[in-house]
Amino acid sequence: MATIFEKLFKNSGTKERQICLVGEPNTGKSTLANRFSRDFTGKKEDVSPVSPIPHETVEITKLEHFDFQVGKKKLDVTLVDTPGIAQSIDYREFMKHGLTQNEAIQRAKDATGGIINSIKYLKEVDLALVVMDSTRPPFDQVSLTLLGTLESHNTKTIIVANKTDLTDANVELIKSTFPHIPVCPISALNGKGVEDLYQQIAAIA
Ligand SMILES: Nc1nc2c(ncn2[C@@H]2O[C@H](COP(=O)(O)OP(=O)(O)O)[C@@H](O)[C@H]2O)c(=O)[nH]1
Ligand SMILES: [Mg+2]
Repeated sequence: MATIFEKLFKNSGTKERQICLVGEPNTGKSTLANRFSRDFTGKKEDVSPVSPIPHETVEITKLEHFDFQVGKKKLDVTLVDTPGIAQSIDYREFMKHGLTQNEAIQRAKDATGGIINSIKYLKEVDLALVVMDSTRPPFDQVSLTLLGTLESHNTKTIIVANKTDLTDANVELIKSTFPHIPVCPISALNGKGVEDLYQQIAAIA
């Protein structure tokens, strides 16, 4: 645990930024959070749980105060991984992933609380990375509500078009749907495009 003096000294002259990963469940937010962690802290262990089961992340997870150094730009970044924002949560879906009915209902309640916290958190961030699954059509209510909310807060936003390693990914559709927002295609899984994302963050954060 760093003392207050160490923190002050370490961060002197370095701008602090809160960067938040938001989007629908299963778009790859936690996979990307773990990549940030490996790339900037060098730690191998995951900071956020990754799972094919939707709503694995039900609490806000933070990777606090790491040196985000890209080229000449250096920021003191806290990266916030949020629970996925879903249009609706059907607890029966969790039962298909092997949870009992009671476990599934509890998971649905936890996920609902997580979504409310994610939306509240948007007010506090300096930059939002809206993570989308490029294989899904982007005309969903979640993306529209999320982008509208960020615009009303005047929050800087990058759309991260993830899962470009999959053959049915359609980044052009995302770009043409949101022509006024920067779109950065990546694969959080294999790392392709992530360096470009870091450059874009450095340029606007
Ligand atoms: N093919 C592919 N799968 C991915 C990618 N990123 C994440 N995934 C998978 O998508 C699922 C959900 O990932 P996760 O990071 O937990 O998503 P979150 O719910 O948005 O946090 C997991 O099975 C991941 O392995 C990607 O770039 N490509
Ligand atoms: Mg997650």
